Amino acid sequence: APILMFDSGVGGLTVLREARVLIPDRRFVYVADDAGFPYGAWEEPALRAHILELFAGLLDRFRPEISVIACNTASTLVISDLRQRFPGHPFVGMVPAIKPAAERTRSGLVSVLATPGTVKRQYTRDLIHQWATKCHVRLVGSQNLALLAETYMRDGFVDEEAVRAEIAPCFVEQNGQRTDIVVLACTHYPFLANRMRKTAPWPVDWLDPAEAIARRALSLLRHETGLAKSHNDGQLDLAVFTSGRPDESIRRLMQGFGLIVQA
Ligand code: DGN
Repeated sequence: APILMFDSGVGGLTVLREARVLIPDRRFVYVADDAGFPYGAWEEPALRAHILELFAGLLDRFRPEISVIACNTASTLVISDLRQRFPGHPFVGMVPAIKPAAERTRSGLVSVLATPGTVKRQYTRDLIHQWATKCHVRLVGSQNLALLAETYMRDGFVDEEAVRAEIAPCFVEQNGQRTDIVVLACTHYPFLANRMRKTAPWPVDWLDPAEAIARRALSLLRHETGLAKSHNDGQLDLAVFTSGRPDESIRRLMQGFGLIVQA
């Protein structure tokens, strides 16, 4: 059975590339709900219902061993609903890496960069109350960054000034201290890491949880099956499915990853 990896677009590929390194002997099914992109713009009840319905079909069709919700906007909203609705199926979720950031900051100023959806979630607020007791966390909801990453992955073009403007609110100076960690709390953002670094007003640690999520998936697999060795039965190790039309640009992107596209 494959590992199912899910996002609203190309963002989950940042997790997939880590997972394929750590778990090279498994098949992956990557599902991009690009017809639903961007998730940051949805009303919560509608998005919750949409993802639950989608998963009923996906679990039925692919019968995955585990599913990774490689999207913070979706995870912070529906991870507990998914577990409740599909008991017995293991889900790996992604939530903003506020705990490690709070442990690591020296200046006491941390920023969390995410979609407007993730920023307004109660789940995210709860994480801050729970873990950021000794530091200050600024939540920065970006309207455009996920789309800038999509555009970059499809067309190879980055509007550097737009990236600069989107990340600017992350940088805070207070009582002689400066933000020293920016949490990348949307899986699309690591694709723009170089531009973010280049346009940042000062150097910070950019916290990308992709590898930690891949490790979590691996340990869950070991727990579930008691083995980490190959289930790869000679089939393609990766298939990609999109909910929208696999137009020329997405095909190009998938070719870049050596993947197969199916609508
Ligand atoms: N990649 C998704 C996330 O991690 O939140 C969100 C992208 C989007 O749909 N805007």
